[in-house]
Amino acid sequence: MIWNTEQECMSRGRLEELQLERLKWTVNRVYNRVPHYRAKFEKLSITPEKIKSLVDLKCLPFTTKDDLRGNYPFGLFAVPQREVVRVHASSGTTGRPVVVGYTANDLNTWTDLTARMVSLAGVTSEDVAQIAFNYGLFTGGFGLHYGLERAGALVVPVSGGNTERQLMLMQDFGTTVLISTPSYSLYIAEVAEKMGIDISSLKLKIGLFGGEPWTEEMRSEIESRLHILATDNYGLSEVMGPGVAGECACKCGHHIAEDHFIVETIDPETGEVLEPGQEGELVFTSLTKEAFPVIRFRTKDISRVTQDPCQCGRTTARMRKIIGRTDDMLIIRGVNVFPSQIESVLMTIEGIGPHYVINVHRRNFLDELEVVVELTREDLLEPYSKLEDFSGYIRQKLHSVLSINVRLKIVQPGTLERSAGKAKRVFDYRNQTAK
Ligand code: DLL
Repeated sequence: MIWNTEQECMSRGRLEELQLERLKWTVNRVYNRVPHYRAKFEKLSITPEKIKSLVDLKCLPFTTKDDLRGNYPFGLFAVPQREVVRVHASSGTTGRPVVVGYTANDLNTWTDLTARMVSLAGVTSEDVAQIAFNYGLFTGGFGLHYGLERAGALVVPVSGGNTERQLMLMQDFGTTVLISTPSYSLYIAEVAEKMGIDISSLKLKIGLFGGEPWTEEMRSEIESRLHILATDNYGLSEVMGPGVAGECACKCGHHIAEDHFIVETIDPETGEVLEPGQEGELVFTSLTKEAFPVIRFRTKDISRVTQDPCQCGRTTARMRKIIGRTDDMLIIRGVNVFPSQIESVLMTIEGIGPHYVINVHRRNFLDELEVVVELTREDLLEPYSKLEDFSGYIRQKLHSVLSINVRLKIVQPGTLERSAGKAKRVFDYRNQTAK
């Protein structure tokens, strides 16, 4: 079901008119209300009047996570604090978090956009939606919660963790939609299997997954183990949270809420704006946000955007699945390696599970990539010679895609840590290991 046909099926001409009107409004607000933006604009001799067409967006300065951190906690708010009714903060284990604020109108828009996004995936008022995202400063829980309610679903706000209980509620409440990170959904499947629950007997039919990168291979694994349609949705706190973009049932790219955000794709090295269809870093400008507008926010997420028509009839541009983050890309002895490339290989190998860890060390001045994988069955550990062959096979498969040699560590089933939220899979020790 299309949540709002008028907004989601606009002609490009009408959409661009609307975007320009809203961009002017936003630029005026940040210039007049946020000293940080005003100083940056003045440095480049830009005044709001310079924005005459959408092409002029290019003249505006980028905003980075450092800009946001530098104004911690409320320095970039464009409204007095009394008008802010909620804050969230971005994830991140180091340093100060980025704090984002919402006015009552912002919350209303956010709710509408997440309702739009869940409708894209096929959720309706007939559904029972179990939210296994954490509620708190993370935008996942609350963001999806209000959107699902507005879409009319029966919401089960169970939050993350306590997997056995999640499964009990799924059985007892007849949950039809699971909302979590993709990695947590696989852990739920694993626990169900251990508890002897026949997953195909559950009423689950749709997964709304997001918050972390995952590959098509991972999607196939989730779909076959949970017997669902696994859809991906994308968002980030700095821009709003979930609801920025989401897949429809065609699973051919995430529809971007272009009436509220302008997306650009740039070359992460030079900052040059790329043509539609070219792969690069996504940059977002908010068009309607009151409390925390962002101008050309550099996400570090790599994707490509297309305006080709979608079978579903919506006219909004679509972004491909995120392939990684510029800061996740590992450079191993000069070779660029994305964790998603490793995941794609591992997921096609029978006998190892979907949980893995990537460790990077530097030994004798040389970078070393270690991949830790988990066997799906204990009996695969024996005999040793068979295990050696298996290990050689995995290494060779990885080499054929990455063009570098990888150290492989095979561990017993259930050894690697499972997470109820975003999985942390890459550990780069190069700054800590002796040269
Ligand atoms: O993760 C918002 C969100 C919550 C989106 C729930 C979808 C569902 P942050 O904690 O600020 O916000 O993290 C944002 O997570 O820049 C991406 O690197 C990554 N990310 C989010 N969704 C996806 C996705 C939320 N579907 C950061 N695929 C972003 C790949 C994703 N990466």
